[in-house]
Amino acid sequence: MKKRKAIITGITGQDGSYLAEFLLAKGYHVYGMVRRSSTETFDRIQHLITDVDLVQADLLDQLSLINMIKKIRPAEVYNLASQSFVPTSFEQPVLTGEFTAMGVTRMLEAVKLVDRKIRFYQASSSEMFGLAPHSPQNLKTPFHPRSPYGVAKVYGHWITVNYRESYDLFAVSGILFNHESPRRGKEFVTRKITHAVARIKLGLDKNLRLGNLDAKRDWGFAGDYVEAMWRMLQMKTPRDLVVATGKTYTVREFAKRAFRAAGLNWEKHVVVDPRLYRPAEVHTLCGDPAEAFRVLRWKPSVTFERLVDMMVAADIRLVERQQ
Ligand code: NAP
Ligand code: G4F
Repeated sequence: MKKRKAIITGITGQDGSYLAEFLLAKGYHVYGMVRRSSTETFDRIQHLITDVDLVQADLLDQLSLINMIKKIRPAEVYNLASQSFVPTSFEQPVLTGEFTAMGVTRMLEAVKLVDRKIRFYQASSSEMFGLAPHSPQNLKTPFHPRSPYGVAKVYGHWITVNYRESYDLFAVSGILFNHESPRRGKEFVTRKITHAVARIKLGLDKNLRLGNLDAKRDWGFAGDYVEAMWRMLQMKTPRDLVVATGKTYTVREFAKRAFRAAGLNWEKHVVVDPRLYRPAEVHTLCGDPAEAFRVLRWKPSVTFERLVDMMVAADIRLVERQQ
C-alpha cells in the first residue's frame, strides 16, 4: 500500500524532530525540508536520518518551495520553519519578517499552485496574544504582539486564514503555547536553566544569569503538542485552535523546581541580569485549551513538574557524557 506523504518544514528544530518520529510511527513517508548551511544542523534528527527523506529548499526562495511540493506531491504540509527566538527578532526584525511572516505566504502559494487538496498546518504562537486583556487566552482574545516575532506570527496566522477563506484550502493555524523538551534550543529560558543546572551540579559553572523572573508561561511538553498538530490536519472541517495546558508558572518557579531536582538551592546560583530584559515583554501567557480538548480529543500527558524533572535529568546525562 502507498504511504501517506507529509512534508515537515523545520524538521531540524525541536518540534520537527518530534513530529517526524510521530508521523513515521503512524506509517507516513516523511520528507523534511532543510536549508543549505555551511554546517549541518541535523543533531535532533540524526537517529531518523535513514527513515526520512531530506529535501533542500528555503523559506526565502519561492521557486524552491514550488519545486519541492511538485516533486513530492504530499497529502499534508506542516509549516514549522521560522526564526523562532524572540530576542533575535528585535535584532533582526526584517529577516524575521521574511522567514516567519512572508515565508508562510510563499508556502501557501506553493500549495495553491500545485494542488489545493494538500492539507496545510501553520505553526502559530501564543506570542500573538502578547499584552492580552484577559486570561486565559482563547480564539476570542484580541492579538497584541510585543515583538517583531509576534507581529510576524500574526501575519502568518491571518494569511493562513485568508487562503482558507479565499481559495478553499484546508489550511489551519495551531496557536500553540510554549512547549519544551530536552531537545529545546539552549537559548530558550527553560533549556537555558536546565542546562545550567546540570553544569552547576557537575561543578563546571557557579552562576546562571537570567532576565525577567516574573514572566509567566503556560509550558507543555513538545512531544504532546506535535500530536495536536497532526490531529488538526485530520479534522473534518478546517479551523484554528489554541493548544495549551491551561496552567501557568513564573520563570522563577521553573528555576526553583529545576535546581531542586538536582538537589541545589536556586537562590545561591541565579543572578538577575537586566541586560536580558526585552524591549517589550510578554508578562503572562495562559491558554484556554477547552476547544482543542473537545474537538481534537487531545490532552497533554506531561505535567509541569515532570517536564522540568525530565529536562534536568536529560541535561545531567548530556553534560556527564561530554566530560
Ligand atoms: P526551532 O527549534 O527554532 O526550529 C526552527 C526550524 O526552522 C529549524 O528547523 C530551522 O532550520 C528552520 N528554519 C529557520 N529558517 C528557515 C528558512 N529560511 N528556511 C528553512 N528552514 C528554516 O523551533 P521549534 O521550537 O521547533 O518551533 C517550531 C515552530 O513552531 C516555529 O515556527 C515556532 O515559531 C513555532 N512555535 C513554537 C513554540 C514553542 O514553544 N516551541 C510555540 C508556538 C509556536 P535550521 O536547523 O536550518 O536553523
Ligand atoms: O523561553 P523564552 O525565550 O520563550 P518565549 O519568548 O516565550 O517564546 C517561545 O515561546 C513562544 C510561544 O509563546 C514561541 F512562539 C517562540 O517561538 C518561543 O518558542 O522566554 C520565556 C520568558 C520570557 O518572558 C523572557 O523574558 O522567559 C523570560 N526570560 C527570563 N530570563 C528569559 C531569560 N528568556 C530567555 N530566553 N533567556 C533568559 O535568560
